[in-house]
Amino acid sequence: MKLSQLWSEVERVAREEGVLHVGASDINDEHSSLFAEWIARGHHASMSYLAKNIATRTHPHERFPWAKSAVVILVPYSADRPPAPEHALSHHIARYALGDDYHEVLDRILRKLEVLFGEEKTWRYVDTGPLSDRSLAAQAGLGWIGKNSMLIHEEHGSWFFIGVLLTSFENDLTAATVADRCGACTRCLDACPTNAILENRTLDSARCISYATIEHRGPLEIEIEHNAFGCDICNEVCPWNHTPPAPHPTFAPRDEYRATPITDLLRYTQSDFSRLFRKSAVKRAKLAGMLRNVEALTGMDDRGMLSE
Ligand code: B12
Repeated sequence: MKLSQLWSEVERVAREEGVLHVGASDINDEHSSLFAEWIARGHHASMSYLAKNIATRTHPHERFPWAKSAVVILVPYSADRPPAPEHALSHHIARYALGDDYHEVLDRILRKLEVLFGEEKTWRYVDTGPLSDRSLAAQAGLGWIGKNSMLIHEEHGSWFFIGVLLTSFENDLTAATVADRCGACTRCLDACPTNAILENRTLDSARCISYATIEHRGPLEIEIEHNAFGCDICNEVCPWNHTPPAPHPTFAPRDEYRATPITDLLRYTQSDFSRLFRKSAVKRAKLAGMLRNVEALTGMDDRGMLSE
């Protein structure tokens, strides 16, 4: 079976489900050596689960012998921060986490696409899979890998998630050729306050505010600026984000985050935390991580960032 046989149906369902772009790639990652090098240099910091993926990233067919193609979807999240009172939590959470948890939303969309493949073998994953979502998306012609390491689409920028469906259908589609449009621009490199962006379009996680506020456990080792969860700085300054697409409706910023003063979190119990961040990507940082981050922010009064 070949992807072209059902591609118009894939595109139709994807459109109905609010997907911005859909494309197809082989499952081999042409840049997997970059990943192995990144791990060897320790740029994954404490994300040891990533190191376990080297073999699969290098030889995906050993783990997925039946897989002949990856169907890749881009689903936009909100590029705008909603108006909110000063010190509202919504000013301090990265945009991707202002609405519903993307893992569940994209998985629902991939399930709808999966149905089209009938009894054929497929495997869906969002974010947590052992392959590089960005590599597959770039190879599917959906954008280029920018200097900030984001997948960037010429028309739609980078405020979107990537979802992947591995299939046993042969990939007989031709991906669009996409030029690298970063050119001489260095806005992301210049803007990153912790110099986390490396020259080879990857990041040093230990220096990345997103990593520090979400994944890192224990005391913070870098300044996190105004960020309590995640960081958008290298996307905010990207000139390709000038006309972002409308977000998928489930990623509309939640009103509760606009109404909650960030300092309220300092009094939160586990059950308050679980309630506020129900079906939210913020749960990943856990209560202890969020408390640590908010405490770091409230110590920034003298720099005018936040005052109690
Ligand atoms: C670990 C991880 C992180 C880590 C490390 C990030 C990093 N840049 O490596 C941390 C916690 C810091 C992080 C932060 C964020 N993340 Co994250 N993260 C991941 C995860 C799970 C793995 C990424 C990884 O393996 N990194 C190691 C590097 C070496 O691999 P890579 O990024 O895949 O890069 C490959 C391509 O660039 C490829 N490549 C392909 N073609 C080309 C061409 C050229 C010329 C070159 C040089 C390279 C190249 O080479 C690399 C090796 O395969 C992916 C999901 C996944 N399974 O892929 C999400 C993912 C990359 N994250 C995502 C998001 C949204 C974010 C944040 C924006 C969240 C936030 N606001 O805080 C930030 C952005 C920070 C940034 N600038 O990258 C999205 C990115 C969507 C997009 N448009 O690119 C992903 C794809 C999740 C998803 N499914 O939507 N993340």
